[in-house]
Amino acid sequence: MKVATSPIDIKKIREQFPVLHQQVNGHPLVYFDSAATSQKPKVVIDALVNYYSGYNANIHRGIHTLAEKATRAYEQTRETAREFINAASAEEIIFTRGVTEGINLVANSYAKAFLKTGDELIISGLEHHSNIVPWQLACETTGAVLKVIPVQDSGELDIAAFKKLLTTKTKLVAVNHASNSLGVINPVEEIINLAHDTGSLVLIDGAQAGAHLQIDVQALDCDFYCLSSHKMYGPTGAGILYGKKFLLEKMPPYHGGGEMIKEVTFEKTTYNDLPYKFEAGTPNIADVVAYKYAMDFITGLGRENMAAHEHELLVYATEKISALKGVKIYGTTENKVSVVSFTIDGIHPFDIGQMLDARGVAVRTGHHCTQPLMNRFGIEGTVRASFAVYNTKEEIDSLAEGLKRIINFMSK
Ligand code: C6P
Repeated sequence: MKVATSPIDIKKIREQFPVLHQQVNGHPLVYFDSAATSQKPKVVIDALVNYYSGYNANIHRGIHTLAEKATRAYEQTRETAREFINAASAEEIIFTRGVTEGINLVANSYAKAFLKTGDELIISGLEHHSNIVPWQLACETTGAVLKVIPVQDSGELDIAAFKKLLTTKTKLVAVNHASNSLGVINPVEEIINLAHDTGSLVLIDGAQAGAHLQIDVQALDCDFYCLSSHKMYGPTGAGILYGKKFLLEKMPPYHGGGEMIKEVTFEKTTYNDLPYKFEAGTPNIADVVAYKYAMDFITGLGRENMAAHEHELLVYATEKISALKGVKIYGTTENKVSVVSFTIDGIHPFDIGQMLDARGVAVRTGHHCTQPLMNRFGIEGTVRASFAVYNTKEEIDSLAEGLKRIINFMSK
């Protein structure tokens, strides 16, 4: 692997994350679970405090000063999100609770309106349960059929097999930009082009891309793209669904309630314009407001700089971990976000996770909400170390040292 050196000042970055400066079980915290949720910089935490202590009010409803200030801040995040993914218009940005809700929105609204018996949906063997179950539910209600792109031993998708699955019956392809379990980055441009050639729409699950990869929805030409704020240094409970305007306009609402209507009578309701048609009820105002600061944090550091630093960590960790006795790494392709997923012969991933935690090292263990992928590799789960911009090589040394001790201890 080639290693690019990043101009990132790691000390200054770490100073911005209060949670990192603590001892866990008597050791300095080493947080390697950012793929589950990243830690939050002080600007994001301050934005939440400022909202609640300065201008908490409901949005789009009141004409008083606080309501207008809250509405402006909420809509400012929409504009920041539009710029962040280069959407053509802010009307194409729907606020959600995160990727799970974004996918469910499309699966419900699009499926109800457009799928019929015999239509086909394609997902991949690398998907998170959030990009599997909503489509299974959609197939149950519509009679559509779910097909799956196989995964190769390297963790890469089998694109030749994908080409064979694609037919004029295919109505939608839903794949992740990067795999949460293996870190593998999928060739989404190629997948989108191939799918469009047969007339299918494409949804990209960007949960693991938002903090790591450049996203340009117009250049990609994807039809839908989902993000979760909490994996991008932002608060939990917020995210966005991008959809092409003409598609969102055609799709029926997902939830009914306040704000998503133009006029309600007992006989008939007419719906609000985009994006409000899909934002029923009082939304998660505070977390959406603070999400802007998370995106600004990423843009401020520069995604290329962050990616270069994280790639350095990935290469270093891969070398260190694969040198240990009995280790098998899953996801061996070079084109990865900063995730190292592995098993160690004869030691259960949960035991490894617990013993690492006793040394202050936080990793995720188990199936990572990708049970079909674990079945593909014939394993119950892995240990997953996932890195973010605030991590260091010294922390990787702590992880490697911890693993070495666990291996020695368990082999006695
Ligand atoms: N993956 C992980 O530890 P939500 O929970 O809605 O923000 O995101 C769901 C989701 C969807 N797709 C992918 C690729 C994901 O990684 C996730 C969340 C976390 O890997 C928690 S299970």
